[in-house]
Amino acid sequence: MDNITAEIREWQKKQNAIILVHNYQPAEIQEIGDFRGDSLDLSRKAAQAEAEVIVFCGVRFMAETAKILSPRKTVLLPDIEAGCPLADMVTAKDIRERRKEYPGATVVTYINSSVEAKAESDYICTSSNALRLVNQIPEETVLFFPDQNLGDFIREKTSKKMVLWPGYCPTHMVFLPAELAALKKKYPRAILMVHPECRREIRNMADLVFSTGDMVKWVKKNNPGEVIVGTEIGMIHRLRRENPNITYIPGSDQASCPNMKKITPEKILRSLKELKPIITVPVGIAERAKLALERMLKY
Ligand code: CIZ
Repeated sequence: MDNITAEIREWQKKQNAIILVHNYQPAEIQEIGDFRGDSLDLSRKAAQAEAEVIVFCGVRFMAETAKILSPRKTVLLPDIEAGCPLADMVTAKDIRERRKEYPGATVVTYINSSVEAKAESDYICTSSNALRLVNQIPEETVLFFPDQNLGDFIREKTSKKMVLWPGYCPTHMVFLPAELAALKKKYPRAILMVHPECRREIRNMADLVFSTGDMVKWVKKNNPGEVIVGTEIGMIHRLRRENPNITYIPGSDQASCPNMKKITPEKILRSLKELKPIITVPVGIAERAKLALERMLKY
């Protein structure tokens, strides 16, 4: 164990803290964490954790979700500037206005969204449970926010009428058909696995379209020789950590989320020592967002 990790462990004990790490975090942060996972796994962990303090190594909407589900715990985000451009692409007002245009429709909002947007929603989903959740909704029309590509992926597989919002994740827009075609040619036996936040033309080239959590499960179960990974680059460490004998090929060297990379061991240590930056969510908004999040946790 290096010096900074040892110091982090010492402060974790002093503060009764748990460290939750998203699958897209850099390798060194994944190694410091107590738990790694996608936002659905980590939301569940946050809700069940006995620790008094949660250090969330991810981006702001994830730490806010942990705070809403565990309001009595102290939730820390080691870099308060770690945001999500996709989450900023829809506001609460946008959702209210669209609802007026489609009376009787249900609002499903991706977890990559602000607390205010969540509070305006009937359900929150993640990429792991979005299709399952949409399929069981009684209403025929679903207003889906903010990721148009995940929404389009669901639309291809459901009989519901999906009304999409034009948001997107910049990191998942960097995959190029020509680059992936060249990789497929170079590694003809490799499985091309991409995230549903990728554009349809990229998803159409893929063998499998999975959330990060489902990528981990599929690789563990099927043990393919080679995988081309079409999601944020941190995912390769998560996959390799659990299945080291497989060859992982990045679908693009550009697929690095600058916000995910803001978390460093030094910032985690400072957070633990100072118990900040602390995540707060206004009580009334948190209660409304919690209803939509608790519906998500059932799927
Ligand atoms: O749900 C998450 O954690 C995200 C942002 C992606 C995924 O598929 O895990």
